[in-house]
Amino acid sequence: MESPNQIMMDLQRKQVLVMGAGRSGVAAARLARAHGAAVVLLDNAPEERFEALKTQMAQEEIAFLPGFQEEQWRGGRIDLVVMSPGIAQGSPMDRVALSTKALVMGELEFGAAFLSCPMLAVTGTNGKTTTVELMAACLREAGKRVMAAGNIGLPLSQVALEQPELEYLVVEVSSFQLEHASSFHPLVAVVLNITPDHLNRHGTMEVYRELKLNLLRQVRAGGHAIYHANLEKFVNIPAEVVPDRLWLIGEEVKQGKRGTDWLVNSDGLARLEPDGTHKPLLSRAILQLVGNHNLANALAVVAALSGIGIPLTAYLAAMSNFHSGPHRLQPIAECNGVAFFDDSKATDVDAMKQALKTLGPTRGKKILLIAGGLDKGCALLEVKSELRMYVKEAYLIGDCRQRLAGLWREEIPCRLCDSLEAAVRDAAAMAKPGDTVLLSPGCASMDMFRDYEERGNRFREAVLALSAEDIGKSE
Ligand code: UMA
Repeated sequence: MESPNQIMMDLQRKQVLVMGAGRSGVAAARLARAHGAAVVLLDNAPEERFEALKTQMAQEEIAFLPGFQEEQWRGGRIDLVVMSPGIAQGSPMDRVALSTKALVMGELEFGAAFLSCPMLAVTGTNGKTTTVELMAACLREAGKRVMAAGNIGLPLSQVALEQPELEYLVVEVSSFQLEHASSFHPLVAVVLNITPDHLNRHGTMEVYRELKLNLLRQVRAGGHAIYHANLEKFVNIPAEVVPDRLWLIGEEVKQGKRGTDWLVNSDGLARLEPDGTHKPLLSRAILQLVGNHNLANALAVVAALSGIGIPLTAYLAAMSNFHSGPHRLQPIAECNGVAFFDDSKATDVDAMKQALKTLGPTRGKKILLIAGGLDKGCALLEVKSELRMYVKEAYLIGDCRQRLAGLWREEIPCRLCDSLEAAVRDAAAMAKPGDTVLLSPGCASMDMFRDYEERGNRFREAVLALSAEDIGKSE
């Protein structure tokens, strides 16, 4: 049997099975085909969903089998299986993959194997996309040829197919992708934070945490492993990799034995000097990003770029002009003294907590919170103290609204709403001047929407459809 390296070195005439025909799977199938492999692409969704794709795949000589069921698998020689991130361990497709006894790779590592530029990888429960976008913007400002890819929406296989001339690739990495990523070796890896999320897929917090931390252990020799200092007791960074820690405001900063300690303090971003003093790097006042969680993202970027020898002065303008993208605590409108914010990207409880901690201190207990959706196994009560401090009333939607109401009712008044639009109308009607209506669901969107973007767009439409008379009309 050939070794994994031999298989990857020469895909010519190899039999490759690709699981899942979404963005990742289609790109991986094309990449394998471009390298001469015979490719079979499987998807368990019904055939009708793939009319256009079926024709395209046939033209590209990729055997596409939609509507696939485990019982149909007849075996046969397979050299390599490439898994899309959406395919969970223990699922029928995972069982088929294991039954082939072939080399099994995730799409991320498969794509990465065809890319030669150094990679800066970012994972964490929250803040990944903002950090990746900011890191790419800063590298661009510093004159580097760079792209952002991975979980952000551009599969690495797609980048490998197009082979742009890059000096760096900034990669957003999800815990799903990390289930199959043992050959992925970035030059710099960042783990921003780890709080309960996706436990419905990974089972336990320990499994989820270990998946994320594996990224640090896989950093190339001479590279940097950057992580929130509260993970110190769980990480074990190889001797040939530099460990850098990120400390957040309010934490008791302690110098690590190796690497650099970076911190967010009340003035902004700083570095811990050997004599224990804080060397100021960037003042909060010059950043457009709001909230300590976003300063932590900026800190990770400074640490990562320092790791590859790029000083802050080379990208100061990009850092200070950067705004986080849509659906991340995005102001939508203000009417009759009531402000509306879209934080649809908050798909877990920790992100909701960050939103309340960012808006709450300046707004007081005047937040009308729209929350709920598909529960991913988060500890929904972990936001208890922020609810008590900042939330006037919660408007609950989606699959887990009954459960949320049961858990939160002791802290704050809760109303059950049949749709997002109904929640917006009810919250607007109850709002008084000075109040804030915040969509920060703390749950996934897929019970009611395609994704968090559709949820955020629907929120925005519902807010913009309100007239001035709809706001505060309950008086
Ligand atoms: N499918 C099967 N069998 C299964 C599961 C899925 O056949 O057991 C099929 C589905 O029918 C569908 C296809 O697989 O046709 C979807 O594959 P996928 O879920 O892996 O999705 P992609 O379109 O390939 O997108 C993936 C990421 N999706 C997931 O991880 C769920 C995208 O992240 C990522 O942007 C893209 O690759 C490019 O790298 C999205 C996401 O929600 C944004 N990520 C999660 C998150 O951020 O929380 C992890």
